[in-house]
Amino acid sequence: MKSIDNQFFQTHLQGVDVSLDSQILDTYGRDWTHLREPAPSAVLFPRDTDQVQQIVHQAREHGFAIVPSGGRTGLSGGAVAADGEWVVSLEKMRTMGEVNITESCVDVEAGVVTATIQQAAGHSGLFYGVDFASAGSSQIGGNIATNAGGIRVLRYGLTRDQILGLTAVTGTGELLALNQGLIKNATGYDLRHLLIGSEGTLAIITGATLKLWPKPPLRDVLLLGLPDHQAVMPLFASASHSFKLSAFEFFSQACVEHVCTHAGLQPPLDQPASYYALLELDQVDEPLMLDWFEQAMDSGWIEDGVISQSHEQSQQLWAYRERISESIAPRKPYKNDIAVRVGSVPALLEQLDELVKQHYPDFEVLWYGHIGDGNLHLNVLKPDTMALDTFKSQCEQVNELVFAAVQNHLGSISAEHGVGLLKQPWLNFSRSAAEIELMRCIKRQFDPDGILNPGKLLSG
Ligand code: S2G
Ligand code: ZN
Repeated sequence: MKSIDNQFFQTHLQGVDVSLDSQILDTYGRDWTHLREPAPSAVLFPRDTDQVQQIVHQAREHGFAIVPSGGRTGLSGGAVAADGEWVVSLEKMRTMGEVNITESCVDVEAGVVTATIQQAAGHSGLFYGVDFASAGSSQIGGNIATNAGGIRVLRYGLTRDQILGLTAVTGTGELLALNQGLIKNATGYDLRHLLIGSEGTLAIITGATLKLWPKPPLRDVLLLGLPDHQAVMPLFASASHSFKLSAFEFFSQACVEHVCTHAGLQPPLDQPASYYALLELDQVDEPLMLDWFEQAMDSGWIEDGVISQSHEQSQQLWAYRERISESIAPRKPYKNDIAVRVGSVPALLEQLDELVKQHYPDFEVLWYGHIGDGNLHLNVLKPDTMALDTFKSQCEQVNELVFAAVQNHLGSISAEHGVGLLKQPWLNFSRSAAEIELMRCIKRQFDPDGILNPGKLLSG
Protein backbone atom coordinates (compact mmCIF):
# COMPACT_ATOMS: atom_id res chain seq x y z
CA MET A 1 0.00 0.00 0.00
CA LYS A 2 1.43 3.39 -1.02
CA SER A 3 2.18 5.66 1.92
CA ILE A 4 0.94 9.21 1.96
CA ASP A 5 1.26 12.09 4.41
CA ASN A 6 -0.30 15.42 5.28
CA GLN A 7 2.37 17.19 3.26
CA PHE A 8 1.08 15.53 0.10
CA PHE A 9 -2.43 16.84 0.72
CA GLN A 10 -1.22 20.31 1.67
CA THR A 11 0.65 20.42 -1.62
CA HIS A 12 -1.88 18.83 -3.95
CA LEU A 13 -5.28 19.33 -2.30
CA GLN A 14 -4.98 22.56 -0.38
CA GLY A 15 -8.19 23.54 1.38
CA VAL A 16 -9.62 20.01 1.38
CA ASP A 17 -10.26 18.57 4.85
CA VAL A 18 -8.26 15.35 5.17
CA SER A 19 -7.67 12.95 8.06
CA LEU A 20 -4.96 10.33 8.43
CA ASP A 21 -5.95 9.59 12.04
CA SER A 22 -6.04 5.81 12.63
CA GLN A 23 -9.44 5.93 14.40
CA ILE A 24 -10.95 7.97 11.56
CA LEU A 25 -9.42 5.59 8.99
CA ASP A 26 -10.95 2.64 10.83
CA THR A 27 -14.40 4.21 11.19
CA TYR A 28 -14.67 5.49 7.62
CA GLY A 29 -13.22 2.37 6.07
CA ARG A 30 -16.10 0.11 7.08
CA ASP A 31 -19.85 -0.26 6.55
CA TRP A 32 -22.41 -2.48 8.35
CA THR A 33 -20.75 -5.68 7.10
CA HIS A 34 -17.83 -7.35 8.89
CA LEU A 35 -16.18 -8.34 5.68
CA ARG A 36 -12.72 -6.85 5.66
CA GLU A 37 -10.45 -5.02 8.11
CA PRO A 38 -10.64 -1.31 7.12
CA ALA A 39 -7.35 0.00 5.73
CA PRO A 40 -7.81 3.21 3.72
CA SER A 41 -4.80 5.52 3.36
CA ALA A 42 -6.78 8.72 4.01
CA VAL A 43 -10.28 10.07 4.54
CA LEU A 44 -11.15 13.24 2.61
CA PHE A 45 -14.13 15.50 3.37
CA PRO A 46 -14.84 17.72 0.34
CA ARG A 47 -17.14 20.67 0.96
CA ASP A 48 -18.29 21.18 -2.62
CA THR A 49 -18.34 19.61 -6.07
CA ASP A 50 -15.23 21.52 -7.14
CA GLN A 51 -13.23 19.86 -4.36
CA VAL A 52 -14.62 16.46 -5.41
CA GLN A 53 -13.31 17.12 -8.93
CA GLN A 54 -9.90 18.15 -7.61
CA ILE A 55 -9.75 14.95 -5.53
CA VAL A 56 -10.51 12.78 -8.55
CA HIS A 57 -7.85 14.53 -10.63
CA GLN A 58 -5.23 14.05 -7.91
CA ALA A 59 -6.18 10.42 -7.26
CA ARG A 60 -5.85 9.70 -10.97
CA GLU A 61 -2.53 11.52 -11.23
CA HIS A 62 -1.00 9.81 -8.20
CA GLY A 63 -2.57 6.39 -8.67
CA PHE A 64 -4.93 6.19 -5.70
CA ALA A 65 -8.34 4.47 -5.71
CA ILE A 66 -11.39 6.21 -4.26
CA VAL A 67 -14.20 4.74 -2.12
CA PRO A 68 -17.16 7.16 -2.00
CA SER A 69 -18.70 7.17 1.47
CA GLY A 70 -22.13 8.22 2.75
CA GLY A 71 -23.71 6.98 5.98
CA ARG A 72 -21.86 3.64 5.61
CA THR A 73 -25.05 1.74 6.48
CA GLY A 74 -24.58 -0.59 3.50
CA LEU A 75 -24.96 -4.36 3.84
CA SER A 76 -22.91 -5.66 0.91
CA GLY A 77 -19.48 -4.17 1.58
CA GLY A 78 -19.88 -1.41 -1.03
CA ALA A 79 -18.31 1.24 1.23
CA VAL A 80 -15.49 -0.92 2.62
CA ALA A 81 -11.97 0.50 2.06
CA ALA A 82 -9.40 -2.18 2.84
CA ASP A 83 -6.61 -1.60 0.31
CA GLY A 84 -5.12 1.87 0.81
CA GLU A 85 -7.90 3.74 -0.99
CA TRP A 86 -8.88 7.34 -0.34
CA VAL A 87 -12.27 7.36 1.33
CA VAL A 88 -14.19 10.38 0.02
CA SER A 89 -16.86 11.17 2.57
CA LEU A 90 -19.67 13.45 1.37
CA GLU A 91 -20.84 14.16 4.93
CA LYS A 92 -19.72 17.82 4.82
CA MET A 93 -21.76 18.42 1.67
CA ARG A 94 -25.13 18.65 3.36
CA THR A 95 -26.86 21.79 2.16
CA MET A 96 -30.54 21.44 1.28
CA GLY A 97 -32.50 24.01 -0.69
CA GLU A 98 -35.92 25.36 0.19
CA VAL A 99 -38.67 22.81 -0.50
CA ASN A 100 -40.14 23.80 -3.87
CA ILE A 101 -43.88 23.63 -3.24
CA THR A 102 -44.82 24.46 -6.84
CA GLU A 103 -42.75 21.66 -8.33
CA SER A 104 -42.98 19.34 -5.27
CA CYS A 105 -39.24 18.81 -5.16
CA VAL A 106 -36.14 19.75 -3.19
CA ASP A 107 -32.45 20.15 -4.08
CA VAL A 108 -30.04 18.34 -1.75
CA GLU A 109 -26.31 17.72 -1.56
CA ALA A 110 -25.18 14.11 -1.24
CA GLY A 111 -24.37 14.28 2.47
CA VAL A 112 -27.87 15.18 3.65
CA VAL A 113 -29.22 12.52 6.01
CA THR A 114 -32.35 10.79 4.71
CA ALA A 115 -34.41 11.57 7.83
CA THR A 116 -33.60 15.29 7.42
CA ILE A 117 -35.21 15.22 3.98
CA GLN A 118 -38.26 13.44 5.36
CA GLN A 119 -38.61 16.11 8.09
CA ALA A 120 -38.14 19.04 5.69
CA ALA A 121 -40.76 17.60 3.35
CA GLY A 122 -43.18 17.09 6.26
CA HIS A 123 -42.73 20.68 7.47
CA SER A 124 -43.79 21.84 4.00
CA GLY A 125 -46.85 19.60 3.91
CA LEU A 126 -45.20 17.17 1.52
CA PHE A 127 -43.70 13.69 1.86
CA TYR A 128 -40.44 12.01 0.83
CA GLY A 129 -41.42 8.54 -0.33
CA VAL A 130 -38.47 6.37 0.72
CA ASP A 131 -38.10 5.17 4.31
CA PHE A 132 -36.16 2.38 6.02
CA ALA A 133 -34.77 1.57 9.45
CA SER A 134 -31.37 3.27 8.87
CA ALA A 135 -32.87 6.56 7.57
CA GLY A 136 -31.55 8.35 10.66
CA SER A 137 -27.94 7.79 9.66
CA SER A 138 -27.93 7.00 5.93
CA GLN A 139 -27.15 9.81 3.50
CA ILE A 140 -29.06 10.53 0.29
CA GLY A 141 -25.91 10.12 -1.83
CA GLY A 142 -25.49 6.56 -0.59
CA ASN A 143 -29.23 5.87 -0.96
CA ILE A 144 -28.95 6.90 -4.63
CA ALA A 145 -25.71 4.97 -5.22
CA THR A 146 -27.41 1.79 -3.95
CA ASN A 147 -30.95 2.57 -5.16
CA ALA A 148 -32.22 2.00 -1.62
CA GLY A 149 -35.72 0.52 -1.35
CA GLY A 150 -37.25 0.39 2.13
CA ILE A 151 -40.75 -0.15 3.42
CA ARG A 152 -43.03 1.79 1.04
CA VAL A 153 -41.75 0.79 -2.41
CA LEU A 154 -45.24 -0.60 -3.03
CA ARG A 155 -46.65 2.93 -3.09
CA TYR A 156 -43.76 5.29 -3.86
CA GLY A 157 -41.19 3.16 -5.68
CA LEU A 158 -37.45 2.94 -5.05
CA THR A 159 -34.95 5.77 -4.60
CA ARG A 160 -34.56 5.61 -8.39
CA ASP A 161 -38.15 6.81 -8.74
CA GLN A 162 -37.53 9.91 -6.63
CA ILE A 163 -34.63 11.38 -8.65
CA LEU A 164 -35.57 14.31 -10.91
CA GLY A 165 -32.01 15.55 -11.28
CA LEU A 166 -28.55 14.26 -10.38
CA THR A 167 -25.06 15.80 -10.21
CA ALA A 168 -22.01 13.56 -10.10
CA VAL A 169 -18.27 13.56 -10.80
CA THR A 170 -17.02 10.76 -13.04
CA GLY A 171 -13.73 8.86 -12.79
CA THR A 172 -12.18 11.42 -15.16
CA GLY A 173 -13.25 14.36 -12.95
CA GLU A 174 -16.04 15.36 -15.36
CA LEU A 175 -19.01 17.04 -13.65
CA LEU A 176 -22.34 15.75 -14.94
CA ALA A 177 -25.59 17.61 -14.25
CA LEU A 178 -28.24 15.12 -15.36
CA ASN A 179 -31.89 15.84 -16.21
CA GLN A 180 -31.93 19.14 -14.25
CA GLY A 181 -35.19 18.37 -12.41
CA LEU A 182 -37.22 17.95 -15.59
CA ILE A 183 -40.30 15.73 -15.62
CA LYS A 184 -40.05 15.22 -19.36
CA ASN A 185 -36.79 15.03 -21.28
CA ALA A 186 -36.61 12.85 -24.38
CA THR A 187 -33.07 13.65 -25.48
CA GLY A 188 -31.34 10.28 -25.56
CA TYR A 189 -29.98 7.85 -22.98
CA ASP A 190 -31.00 8.76 -19.44
CA LEU A 191 -27.55 8.64 -17.82
CA ARG A 192 -29.16 9.47 -14.45
CA HIS A 193 -30.46 5.92 -14.32
CA LEU A 194 -27.05 4.46 -15.08
CA LEU A 195 -25.59 6.18 -12.05
CA ILE A 196 -28.47 5.32 -9.70
CA GLY A 197 -27.57 1.94 -8.16
CA SER A 198 -24.01 1.96 -9.58
CA GLU A 199 -22.54 1.72 -6.05
CA GLY A 200 -19.92 4.44 -6.54
CA THR A 201 -18.25 2.57 -9.41
CA LEU A 202 -19.13 5.01 -12.21
CA ALA A 203 -19.19 8.41 -10.49
CA ILE A 204 -19.28 10.15 -7.12
CA ILE A 205 -22.82 11.43 -6.58
CA THR A 206 -22.66 15.00 -5.24
CA GLY A 207 -26.28 16.15 -5.31
CA ALA A 208 -29.83 15.51 -6.46
CA THR A 209 -33.22 17.04 -7.06
CA LEU A 210 -35.71 14.84 -5.23
CA LYS A 211 -39.38 14.32 -6.05
CA LEU A 212 -41.73 14.96 -3.13
CA TRP A 213 -45.24 13.54 -2.79
CA PRO A 214 -48.48 14.93 -1.38
CA LYS A 215 -48.76 14.46 2.37
CA PRO A 216 -50.24 10.97 2.85
CA PRO A 217 -53.78 10.61 4.23
CA LEU A 218 -54.35 9.07 7.65
CA ARG A 219 -53.27 5.47 7.52
CA ASP A 220 -54.11 2.29 9.40
CA VAL A 221 -51.55 -0.36 10.27
CA LEU A 222 -52.62 -3.98 10.65
CA LEU A 223 -50.49 -6.67 12.25
CA LEU A 224 -51.90 -10.08 11.31
CA GLY A 225 -50.95 -13.57 12.49
CA LEU A 226 -50.75 -16.13 9.68
CA PRO A 227 -51.00 -19.94 10.10
CA ASP A 228 -48.26 -20.61 7.53
CA HIS A 229 -46.38 -18.91 4.72
CA GLN A 230 -48.81 -20.32 2.12
CA ALA A 231 -51.40 -17.80 3.37
CA VAL A 232 -49.24 -14.78 2.59
CA MET A 233 -49.95 -14.42 -1.12
CA PRO A 234 -53.75 -14.86 -1.11
CA LEU A 235 -53.77 -12.38 1.79
CA PHE A 236 -51.64 -9.94 -0.20
CA ALA A 237 -53.84 -10.35 -3.31
CA SER A 238 -57.00 -9.70 -1.28
CA ALA A 239 -55.50 -6.73 0.61
CA SER A 240 -54.06 -5.10 -2.51
CA HIS A 241 -57.48 -5.26 -4.20
CA SER A 242 -59.43 -4.12 -1.13
CA PHE A 243 -57.21 -1.27 0.12
CA LYS A 244 -54.77 1.41 -1.06
CA LEU A 245 -51.68 -0.26 0.40
CA SER A 246 -48.48 1.64 1.12
CA ALA A 247 -46.69 -1.37 2.66
CA PHE A 248 -47.09 -5.13 2.94
CA GLU A 249 -44.33 -6.62 5.09
CA PHE A 250 -43.80 -10.21 6.21
CA PHE A 251 -41.83 -11.81 9.03
CA SER A 252 -41.60 -15.03 11.01
CA GLN A 253 -42.27 -15.73 14.69
CA ALA A 254 -38.52 -16.03 15.30
CA CYS A 255 -38.16 -12.39 14.22
CA VAL A 256 -40.82 -11.33 16.73
CA GLU A 257 -39.05 -13.22 19.51
CA HIS A 258 -35.73 -11.48 18.76
CA VAL A 259 -37.39 -8.05 18.63
CA CYS A 260 -39.33 -8.62 21.88
CA THR A 261 -36.17 -9.75 23.66
CA HIS A 262 -33.98 -6.97 22.21
CA ALA A 263 -36.48 -4.14 22.64
CA GLY A 264 -38.31 -5.40 25.72
CA LEU A 265 -41.67 -5.52 23.93
CA GLN A 266 -44.71 -7.66 24.69
CA PRO A 267 -45.71 -10.05 21.86
CA PRO A 268 -48.07 -8.35 19.38
CA LEU A 269 -50.89 -10.90 19.64
CA ASP A 270 -52.33 -13.03 22.44
CA GLN A 271 -50.98 -16.18 20.80
CA PRO A 272 -47.78 -16.53 18.74
CA ALA A 273 -48.29 -17.13 15.02
CA SER A 274 -45.99 -18.93 12.59
CA TYR A 275 -45.74 -15.83 10.40
CA TYR A 276 -46.95 -12.21 10.45
CA ALA A 277 -48.01 -9.69 7.86
CA LEU A 278 -47.81 -5.99 8.56
CA LEU A 279 -50.03 -3.89 6.30
CA GLU A 280 -50.11 -0.12 6.03
CA LEU A 281 -53.05 1.36 4.08
CA ASP A 282 -55.01 4.54 3.57
CA GLN A 283 -57.62 4.61 6.32
CA VAL A 284 -61.00 3.08 5.40
CA ASP A 285 -64.35 3.10 7.19
CA GLU A 286 -64.40 0.72 10.12
CA PRO A 287 -67.26 -1.50 8.78
CA LEU A 288 -65.31 -2.11 5.56
CA MET A 289 -62.16 -2.95 7.52
CA LEU A 290 -64.00 -5.29 9.90
CA ASP A 291 -65.77 -6.96 7.00
CA TRP A 292 -62.44 -7.62 5.24
CA PHE A 293 -60.87 -8.82 8.48
CA GLU A 294 -63.72 -11.27 9.03
CA GLN A 295 -63.44 -12.55 5.47
CA ALA A 296 -59.69 -13.06 5.90
CA MET A 297 -60.32 -15.03 9.07
CA ASP A 298 -63.03 -17.14 7.40
CA SER A 299 -60.66 -17.84 4.51
CA GLY A 300 -58.09 -19.19 6.94
CA TRP A 301 -55.48 -16.65 5.83
CA ILE A 302 -55.20 -15.14 9.30
CA GLU A 303 -55.61 -16.49 12.82
CA ASP A 304 -55.64 -13.20 14.68
CA GLY A 305 -54.70 -9.58 14.19
CA VAL A 306 -54.66 -6.04 15.54
CA ILE A 307 -55.68 -2.81 13.79
CA SER A 308 -53.97 0.40 14.92
CA GLN A 309 -56.24 2.85 16.76
CA SER A 310 -53.77 5.73 16.82
CA HIS A 311 -50.55 6.99 15.22
CA GLU A 312 -48.65 5.88 18.32
CA GLN A 313 -50.03 2.38 18.01
CA SER A 314 -49.11 2.34 14.30
CA GLN A 315 -45.53 3.13 15.28
CA GLN A 316 -45.60 0.38 17.92
CA LEU A 317 -46.79 -2.15 15.36
CA TRP A 318 -44.16 -1.05 12.84
CA ALA A 319 -41.47 -1.62 15.49
CA TYR A 320 -41.99 -5.41 15.25
CA ARG A 321 -40.88 -5.20 11.62
CA GLU A 322 -38.47 -2.28 11.60
CA ARG A 323 -36.41 -3.41 14.59
CA ILE A 324 -35.67 -6.91 13.29
CA SER A 325 -32.38 -5.91 11.72
CA GLU A 326 -30.96 -4.21 14.82
CA SER A 327 -32.24 -7.07 17.06
CA ILE A 328 -30.30 -9.74 15.21
CA ALA A 329 -27.17 -7.68 14.36
CA PRO A 330 -25.20 -9.04 17.39
CA ARG A 331 -25.61 -12.53 15.93
CA LYS A 332 -23.67 -11.43 12.82
CA PRO A 333 -26.32 -12.76 10.44
CA TYR A 334 -25.49 -14.00 7.00
CA LYS A 335 -27.95 -12.02 4.88
CA ASN A 336 -29.57 -12.91 1.63
CA ASP A 337 -31.68 -10.20 0.05
CA ILE A 338 -33.44 -11.80 -2.91
CA ALA A 339 -36.31 -10.80 -5.17
CA VAL A 340 -38.61 -12.54 -7.61
CA ARG A 341 -41.82 -11.41 -9.29
CA VAL A 342 -44.55 -11.24 -6.66
CA GLY A 343 -46.42 -14.18 -8.19
CA SER A 344 -43.33 -16.40 -7.76
CA VAL A 345 -42.95 -15.70 -4.04
CA PRO A 346 -44.97 -18.74 -2.82
CA ALA A 347 -43.02 -21.23 -4.93
CA LEU A 348 -39.69 -19.65 -3.99
CA LEU A 349 -40.61 -19.60 -0.30
CA GLU A 350 -41.53 -23.28 -0.51
CA GLN A 351 -38.28 -24.21 -2.26
CA LEU A 352 -36.05 -22.18 0.03
CA ASP A 353 -37.82 -23.41 3.16
CA GLU A 354 -36.97 -26.98 2.13
CA LEU A 355 -33.44 -26.05 1.14
CA VAL A 356 -32.80 -24.24 4.41
CA LYS A 357 -34.09 -27.12 6.50
CA GLN A 358 -31.86 -29.51 4.59
CA HIS A 359 -28.65 -27.44 4.49
CA TYR A 360 -28.91 -25.27 7.60
CA PRO A 361 -30.39 -27.80 10.06
CA ASP A 362 -28.44 -26.41 13.01
CA PHE A 363 -28.69 -22.72 12.21
CA GLU A 364 -31.45 -20.33 13.28
CA VAL A 365 -32.98 -18.92 10.10
CA LEU A 366 -35.16 -15.80 10.01
CA TRP A 367 -37.48 -14.83 7.19
CA TYR A 368 -38.66 -11.28 6.71
CA GLY A 369 -39.10 -8.81 3.90
CA HIS A 370 -41.18 -6.75 1.58
CA ILE A 371 -43.56 -9.29 0.08
CA GLY A 372 -45.36 -6.56 -1.85
CA ASP A 373 -42.14 -6.05 -3.81
CA GLY A 374 -41.33 -9.77 -4.14
CA ASN A 375 -38.33 -9.10 -1.85
CA LEU A 376 -37.34 -11.62 0.84
CA HIS A 377 -34.58 -11.23 3.43
CA LEU A 378 -33.27 -14.67 4.43
CA ASN A 379 -31.06 -14.18 7.50
CA VAL A 380 -29.03 -17.03 8.99
CA LEU A 381 -27.82 -16.33 12.54
CA LYS A 382 -24.28 -17.29 13.46
CA PRO A 383 -24.17 -19.91 16.25
CA ASP A 384 -22.35 -18.35 19.23
CA THR A 385 -19.80 -21.17 19.28
CA MET A 386 -18.92 -20.94 15.58
CA ALA A 387 -16.10 -18.79 14.18
CA LEU A 388 -17.30 -16.08 11.80
CA ASP A 389 -15.18 -17.31 8.88
CA THR A 390 -16.39 -20.89 9.29
CA PHE A 391 -19.98 -19.71 9.48
CA LYS A 392 -19.62 -17.44 6.44
CA SER A 393 -18.06 -20.18 4.29
CA GLN A 394 -20.78 -22.68 5.31
CA CYS A 395 -23.46 -20.15 4.33
CA GLU A 396 -21.70 -19.35 1.07
CA GLN A 397 -21.74 -23.02 0.09
CA VAL A 398 -25.53 -22.89 0.24
CA ASN A 399 -25.61 -19.64 -1.76
CA GLU A 400 -25.25 -21.53 -5.04
CA LEU A 401 -28.43 -23.46 -4.25
CA VAL A 402 -30.32 -20.39 -3.03
CA PHE A 403 -29.30 -18.35 -6.07
CA ALA A 404 -30.03 -21.24 -8.45
CA ALA A 405 -33.59 -21.29 -7.07
CA VAL A 406 -33.80 -17.50 -7.52
CA GLN A 407 -32.38 -17.82 -11.05
CA ASN A 408 -35.04 -20.42 -11.89
CA HIS A 409 -37.61 -17.76 -11.14
CA LEU A 410 -35.65 -15.15 -13.16
CA GLY A 411 -35.12 -13.30 -9.89
CA SER A 412 -32.42 -11.07 -8.40
CA ILE A 413 -29.68 -12.17 -6.03
CA SER A 414 -29.70 -8.67 -4.55
CA ALA A 415 -33.04 -6.90 -4.37
CA GLU A 416 -32.06 -3.70 -2.56
CA HIS A 417 -28.77 -4.06 -0.67
CA GLY A 418 -26.58 -3.99 -3.76
CA VAL A 419 -23.75 -6.29 -4.88
CA GLY A 420 -20.70 -4.54 -3.38
CA LEU A 421 -18.12 -7.14 -2.35
CA LEU A 422 -20.46 -9.63 -0.78
CA LYS A 423 -22.65 -10.74 -3.70
CA GLN A 424 -20.16 -10.26 -6.49
CA PRO A 425 -19.16 -13.95 -6.95
CA TRP A 426 -22.78 -14.79 -7.79
CA LEU A 427 -23.66 -11.85 -10.08
CA ASN A 428 -23.94 -14.29 -12.99
CA PHE A 429 -27.02 -15.86 -11.37
CA SER A 430 -28.91 -12.67 -12.14
CA ARG A 431 -27.04 -11.02 -15.03
CA SER A 432 -26.05 -12.58 -18.35
CA ALA A 433 -22.47 -12.63 -19.64
CA ALA A 434 -23.50 -10.09 -22.28
CA GLU A 435 -24.97 -7.77 -19.65
CA ILE A 436 -21.89 -8.03 -17.47
CA GLU A 437 -19.65 -7.27 -20.44
CA LEU A 438 -21.74 -4.21 -21.30
CA MET A 439 -21.49 -3.06 -17.68
CA ARG A 440 -17.70 -3.40 -17.94
CA CYS A 441 -17.72 -1.29 -21.14
CA ILE A 442 -19.77 1.39 -19.38
CA LYS A 443 -17.41 1.27 -16.39
CA ARG A 444 -14.43 1.83 -18.73
CA GLN A 445 -16.09 4.94 -20.21
CA PHE A 446 -17.01 6.53 -16.89
CA ASP A 447 -13.86 5.46 -15.01
CA PRO A 448 -11.08 4.61 -17.53
CA ASP A 449 -8.39 4.28 -14.84
CA GLY A 450 -10.60 2.10 -12.63
CA ILE A 451 -10.10 4.32 -9.58
CA LEU A 452 -13.77 4.43 -8.45
CA ASN A 453 -14.62 1.77 -5.88
CA PRO A 454 -12.46 -0.91 -7.57
CA GLY A 455 -13.44 -4.51 -6.75
CA LYS A 456 -17.05 -3.60 -5.97
CA LEU A 457 -20.00 -4.79 -8.04
CA LEU A 458 -17.77 -5.94 -10.92
CA SER A 459 -14.78 -8.16 -10.19
CA GLY A 460 -11.35 -6.62 -10.96
C1 S2G B 1 -35.04 -4.69 6.04
C2 S2G B 1 -32.70 -4.01 6.48
C3 S2G B 1 -31.39 -4.64 6.47
C4 S2G B 1 -31.43 -6.11 6.84
O1 S2G B 1 -35.21 -4.75 7.26
O2 S2G B 1 -35.93 -4.62 5.18
O3 S2G B 1 -33.51 -4.28 4.22
O4 S2G B 1 -31.50 -6.97 5.96
C5 S2G B 1 -33.61 -4.75 5.54
O5 S2G B 1 -31.43 -6.42 8.02
ZN1 ZN C 1 -35.35 -4.64 3.21
